[in-house]
Amino acid sequence: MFSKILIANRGEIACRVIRACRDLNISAVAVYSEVDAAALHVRMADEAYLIGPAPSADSYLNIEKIIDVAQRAQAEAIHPGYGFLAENAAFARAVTEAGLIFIGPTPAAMEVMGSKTNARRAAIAAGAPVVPGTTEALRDFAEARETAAKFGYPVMLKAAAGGGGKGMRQVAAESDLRSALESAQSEAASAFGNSEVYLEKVVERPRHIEIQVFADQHGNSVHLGERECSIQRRHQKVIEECPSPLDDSDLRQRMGAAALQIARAVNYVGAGTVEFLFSDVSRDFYFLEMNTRLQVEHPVTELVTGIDLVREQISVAAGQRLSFTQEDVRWSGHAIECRVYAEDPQNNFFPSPGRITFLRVPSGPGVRDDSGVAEGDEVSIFYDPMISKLAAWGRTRAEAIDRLRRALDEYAVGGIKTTLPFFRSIVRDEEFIAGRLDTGFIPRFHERLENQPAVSDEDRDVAIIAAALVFAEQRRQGATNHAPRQPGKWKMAGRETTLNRGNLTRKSFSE
Ligand code: MV4
Repeated sequence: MFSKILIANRGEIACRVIRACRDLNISAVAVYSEVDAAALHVRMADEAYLIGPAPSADSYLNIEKIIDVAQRAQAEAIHPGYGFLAENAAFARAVTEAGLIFIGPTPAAMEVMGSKTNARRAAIAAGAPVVPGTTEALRDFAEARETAAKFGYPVMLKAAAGGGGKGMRQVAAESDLRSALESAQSEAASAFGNSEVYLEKVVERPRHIEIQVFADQHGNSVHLGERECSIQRRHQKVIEECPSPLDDSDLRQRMGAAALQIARAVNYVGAGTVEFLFSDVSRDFYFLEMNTRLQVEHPVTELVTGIDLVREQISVAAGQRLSFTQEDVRWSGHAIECRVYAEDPQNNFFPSPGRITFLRVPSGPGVRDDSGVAEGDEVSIFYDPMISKLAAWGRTRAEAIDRLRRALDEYAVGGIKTTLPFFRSIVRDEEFIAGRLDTGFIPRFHERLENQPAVSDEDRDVAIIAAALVFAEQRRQGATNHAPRQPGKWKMAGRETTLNRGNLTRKSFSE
């Protein structure tokens, strides 16, 4: 096992990896940018090194600097977390060439999955179902027109180097194809430095369901079941759960088998996630892409399986065998996670940086908060404004929702705006409670909020007055309860005895 690991990340995930290091008795080395000198991950680590100015390109993305620090600190391995360099094959290769161990898959596996067209070819070769479409980039408009006609409209144009919705265009009819192709290509070129675009048939009202896989260096691979991530806003996940509310063990088994076929085809090692689109209509599922990293939403899988995914990543990277077999994996209960952001849900989720002047983190049965900030910390504009991931576990989905509602109500953050109020209304939403989740959930949720019957000014005034009366009454009762009561006779007698022991008497005292 390693004795020292460098964590090439910041925020909650750096803190999460440090916790796994503590469990394994591994020393944790943090790196930080100039604005992060007092950040929680720096305070939690055993050692910390400044790697550059605030912009990520000059600090958390600086490959040379990070490797140099790892060598100087005599770390044996580097954990990349998620984001930043986590899926950068060149970084993984540079780490290995520097004589260090990259905690993750091989650069070759990362490269295959980094190209969506390569990934689709690998999935097809592995015998897994993929969305009907091309496995090569479209050469020109003529080819796009022929292919779209062959698969049938509506179609989706996607960036080969992309993922996560950038450079993606849905095309309803041939008349829209030319402009969609041009804009997808130019968006792909500026976002990824690669203008290649390929084509898929549209899966309508899909659900996003992903499978957690794990493999060691000895040829063992297992899946840890699914996560439902259909609740997204502008291609950003908002709420994730395990299991999917579909809770279909046959589906889990079939998706798990397909995910493992794909992982084995690229000799995958470590933690990975295979994403699928699931059609509620046909109940078919299709491979979408594979993420070659630990995901933000890993805690829901940990809560339901009881397996520490970060600990397992570290032990697998050290060459150990998986600590469990497929038969050992049991799914117990239900977990739901909310990504709490420093954003204003009242103002189109506009970022809300600033100082956290007050922080009360919820706790109690079934509640887990993975946070990267503490009271007094500054949420800067330089990085992703996620401040924590709040997750609840229950024996059933209903119990998990009850606990999540309680935890969200208990959570208090002062000084900045957060997405907590948005989540407080989602966990009270009928569609959410019923588990009717597909990728159109958030737009429909916003419509439901807007279509709520308008409240008249008079009704609003009546409600405010009623609330004020209740508040005043409660406060009066509270004061009554806490008012010093007339002491009992035993207590009075006791006091008198005490006073009489000294020179003071009750009489002289009162005089
Ligand atoms: C699709 C699709 C429908 N059909 N592909 C969006 C992000 C990227 N990961 C893939 N995405 C989609 N690909 C086909 N062929 C619908 C989406 C999609 C979506 C997927 C998952 C979660 C939320 C979504 C929101 C809009 C569109």
